[in-house]
Amino acid sequence: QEAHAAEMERTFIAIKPDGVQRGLISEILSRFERKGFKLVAIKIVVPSKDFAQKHYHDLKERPFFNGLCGFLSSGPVVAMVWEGEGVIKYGRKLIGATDPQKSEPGTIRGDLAVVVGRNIIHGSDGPETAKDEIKLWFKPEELVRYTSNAEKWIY
Ligand code: FUP
Repeated sequence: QEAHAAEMERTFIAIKPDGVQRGLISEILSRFERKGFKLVAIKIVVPSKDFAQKHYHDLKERPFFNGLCGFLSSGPVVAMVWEGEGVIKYGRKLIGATDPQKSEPGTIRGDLAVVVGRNIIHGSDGPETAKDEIKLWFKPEELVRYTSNAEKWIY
C-alpha cells in the first residue's frame, strides 16, 4: 500500500527503429504492462543524429558509436517512461543482455532479436541514467500522474 504513496521509481524505455519497423511495439508494451508496470509517458519520434549522440554520450569513445547513433536516428523510435517498484532493474531483466546471442529466452532481446546492432530496445541502466534520459526525451508535463485500478492488486 505504501509503495505508491511516495515517488515511484521510473525508467526510460525506447523501442528502436528496428523494433518499430518489425511491428514489435505492442509485443513490447504488453510485456511491461502485464508485469504490472505503469506507462506514464509515450511518444513516437524520429530522433536527429545529434539527439542520438546526446542519448548515447556515454559510448562516444566506442568504435560502434557512429553507427549506433546513425541507426537510432534512422527511423521512428517509441520513447516511454515506465513506473513501478524496481522498474529500472527489472526492466533490464525483461529486456535481456545487450547481445541477443547472449540474452536468455523469455527476454525481449532473447526472444525477438539476433544481433547486437539490431537489439530492438533500450532501457536505462541505473537510477542516474534513468533520470537523465527521462529529462532528455520528455518535458516534465509529458509525464502523466494517475492511479490505475490495478495498482491495489499489484502492491
Ligand atoms: P544496453 O544498455 O544493453 O543497451 O547496452 P550498451 O549501453 O552497452 O550499448 C548500447 C547499444 O550499443 C546497444 F544496445 C547496441 C550497441 N552496441 C553495439 O552495437 N555493439 C557493441 O559491441 C555493444 C553495444
